[in-house]
Amino acid sequence: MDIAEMGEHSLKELVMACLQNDSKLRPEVSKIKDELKQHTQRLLQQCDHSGSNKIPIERVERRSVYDYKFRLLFVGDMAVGKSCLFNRFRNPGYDISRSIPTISGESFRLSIKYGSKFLDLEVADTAGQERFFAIQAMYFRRVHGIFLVFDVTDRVSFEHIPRWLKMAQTFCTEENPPIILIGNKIDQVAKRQVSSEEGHSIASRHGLTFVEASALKEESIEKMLLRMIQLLTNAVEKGLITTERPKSTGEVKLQKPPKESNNSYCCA
Ligand SMILES: Nc1nc2c(ncn2[C@@H]2O[C@H](COP(=O)(O)OP(=O)(O)OP(=O)(O)O)[C@@H](O)[C@H]2O)c(=O)[nH]1
Ligand SMILES: [Mg+2]
Repeated sequence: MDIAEMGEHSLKELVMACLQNDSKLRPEVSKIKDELKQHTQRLLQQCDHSGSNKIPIERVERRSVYDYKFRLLFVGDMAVGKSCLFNRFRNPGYDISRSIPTISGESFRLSIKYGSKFLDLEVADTAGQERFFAIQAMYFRRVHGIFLVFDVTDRVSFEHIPRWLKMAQTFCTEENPPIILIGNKIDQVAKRQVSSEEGHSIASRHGLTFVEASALKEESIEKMLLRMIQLLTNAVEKGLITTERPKSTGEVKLQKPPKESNNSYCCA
């Protein structure tokens, strides 16, 4: 393929760098891998959600038959509100003043009807304290989607975002898990230390979806859930991630779209 055919493709610069004659000017493998991962995240975000916004989403009774199973994970610094968001997912009436620091992870399952599809979600909460970092790594195993939470009233938690992304990159065993960056506690307007613009900016730099939230507000929880489901179902349908069928039918590797279709990965 002629390089000119790439037009304004966002990977053009990377390809050009790889073609340099001088090996010192060629990027390292780790940098190429990082850029490709960020590019895939961008493709995930760029899917057109205008149609999927109209697809109804409904919590239903637990069921053993479903179309897709997804494992979701909450990560982020301590006290950013992961457990409050997690518990509000589980029980919309959860009182957030009851939350105590998490010591060991917890998970629950949720059945969702999304349009005509049934989804089985396994949602896991983790401990944000640094002393638990050694066990944090194992939580990323087999995870399909990540809520990376920071606290808009705590600048340090915002500055640690790259660290969490690095951890996800290192320890995720599934390919291309969509990551939603959550700026939590937006109800604390007077204490805010991270602006909306800064949240959007870091999210777009890393190719993440950004959602501002408050564990006190039900609409935040529903928005996070809807956005994650949109990203996951789109990604599965475009062959960017794989998922599982119920155990009885075995694991299914979904087909990648045919190579000749240039636009087959969403609307990039
Ligand atoms: N005002 C406000 N307070 C919140 C919100 N979310 C969480 N909190 C409070 O923030 C504190 C920490 O919340 P947790 O959910 O326990 O934090 P965490 O991220 O799970 O912390 P670790 O388990 O230690 O990693 C608690 O006192 C919560 O009540 C929010 O959206 N708004
Ligand atoms: Mg917690």
